Amino acid sequence: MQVLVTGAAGSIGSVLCSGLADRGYDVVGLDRMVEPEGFTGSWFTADCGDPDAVAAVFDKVTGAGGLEAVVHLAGIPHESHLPDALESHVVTTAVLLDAMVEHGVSRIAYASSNHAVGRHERAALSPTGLGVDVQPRPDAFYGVGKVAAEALLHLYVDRYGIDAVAMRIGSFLAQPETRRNLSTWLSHDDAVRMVDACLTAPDPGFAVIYGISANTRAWWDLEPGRALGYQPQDDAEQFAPAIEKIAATEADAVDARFVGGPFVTEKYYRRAVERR
Ligand code: 15L
Repeated sequence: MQVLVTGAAGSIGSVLCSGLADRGYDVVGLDRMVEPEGFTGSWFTADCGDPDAVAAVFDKVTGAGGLEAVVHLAGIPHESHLPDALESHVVTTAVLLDAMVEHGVSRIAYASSNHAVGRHERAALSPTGLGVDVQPRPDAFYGVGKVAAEALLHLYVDRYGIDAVAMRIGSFLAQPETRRNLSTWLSHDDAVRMVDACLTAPDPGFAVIYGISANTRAWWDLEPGRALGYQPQDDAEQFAPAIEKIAATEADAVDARFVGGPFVTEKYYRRAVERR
């Protein structure tokens, strides 16, 4: 299957491109950065927010043998002012969706984030963790952008009958680094498993899943992912003894209250739109 990966030079993108290639995907990388050394597959350097540049990429890729899916990872991976968050998460998604519809590409796996629901309190979680049907409750403008991008995906599924899976990713890391990560970790190998499932699940329509490993202390419900075929194999628990040896900090206390962790704190409060 030929798949276009946006944000292919980023931390998640580089792991996914090689992991998907190992699984037999024909990977096309798209990023604002130039092709990284050692990349296997075709590469396009372009901005996902530029509809002409994206249309040109789709013209070439779909003309050269058919593109079946998009994995959209590109975007600012942290908090920013609202216009930047909207451009980065919503406009890029819209540009890709328009190109998909115009070129007959019918599936997208989107890197949403746990911060779409980060303001939910841990104390209110059910034993299975936060479900995918709870109200969106972003913890910062980053999460607002992700909620809006998810809504846009749903609109395109309803209008055009494409398939779109929003992966609310937790903490994508080689290994957990904090107490919160014992609940939120997504291992590199599980990230590849998850995206593979999103690309191959029969008729997902619009679906939201949580992108974490099979963590014993998970805060989010893994069932929607499992229903789609994502079977995570890793568990952060093996790192717990080492992490718990480190003295707890004030940050751990904040992390323990809201599922979004530090994004809820005043450190992240800022005007939505800067004054001129
Ligand atoms: C995310 O979605 C962010 O991109 C990343 O920077 C981390 O904050 C991560 O979530 C997390 O919650 O650990």
